[in-house]
Amino acid sequence: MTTHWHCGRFQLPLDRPLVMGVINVTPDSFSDGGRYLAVDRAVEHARQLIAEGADILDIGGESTRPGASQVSPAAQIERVMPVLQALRDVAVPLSVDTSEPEVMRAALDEGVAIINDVRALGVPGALAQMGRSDCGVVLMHMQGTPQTMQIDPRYDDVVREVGDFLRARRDEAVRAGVAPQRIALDPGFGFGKRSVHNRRLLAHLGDLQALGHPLLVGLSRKASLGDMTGRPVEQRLVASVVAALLAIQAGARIVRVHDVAETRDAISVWQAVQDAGDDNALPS
Ligand code: HH2
Repeated sequence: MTTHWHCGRFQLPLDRPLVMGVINVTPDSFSDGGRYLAVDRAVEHARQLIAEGADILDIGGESTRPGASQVSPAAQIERVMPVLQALRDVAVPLSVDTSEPEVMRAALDEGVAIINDVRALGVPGALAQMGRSDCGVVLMHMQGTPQTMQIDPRYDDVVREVGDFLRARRDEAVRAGVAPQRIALDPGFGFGKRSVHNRRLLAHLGDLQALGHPLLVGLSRKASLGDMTGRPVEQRLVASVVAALLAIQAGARIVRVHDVAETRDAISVWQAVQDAGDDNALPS
């Protein structure tokens, strides 16, 4: 694996976990729908997440929660672009969560560093769009579509099948001209997976490291944490932080989270203990 994730003008170091803060400019996201739909609220929230220690901001104009309906490229652009424009001056790389080539192009023209695609460049034109650019790319696994994915997801071996899918999409992306060091991979927790599939994937996350790309994990506030704790979405903070840390412990290099400050604290403790285990890193 490379030591850095190449994301346009940014080279993100992979020797320490990176925190990607979520900004949903949507009326219907599962945990914060409607809260940041107004541009000024979204921008204020983005600046707060940076102050709390976000390494990357991921901005999305389409909810992909189970059952969500698709949002047209024009509507996504209308939601996301004013936020990107207002955040031109920030020092952290911006990511846009989209599958639509038109939105990708508009976002790249505005200077974003990363395209995060839950459909792994499966929409016609997306591969070519990425092949022509130099940004970082997140390829995520999903079984089915957001409209249908939680109806009856099935796997013989979820870890192998997710790994095979990610390898195939990685190969396609490279063939389309995306340099390997630009690619991060994501098993897609909650996307066409039952709770048992999500748990198995987290338990075996290390197996996916063999693909040779940084792993990005998004478990924040998700339903499988509700299944494990019995808690509704607004009470999943502790479970989310623990899940992020478990993912990091298992090899994830980037965690996509809503609660940046709390995740940062957990990582600081983890990192301090890691460093103490490395005899050369600390004075005795
Ligand atoms: N999860 C969500 C959205 N985008 N992208 C990646 N790479 N990995 C994920 O796990 C992931 C993602 C869903 O979370 P959220 O954005 O909070 O909700 P919604 O899709 O309802 O807006």
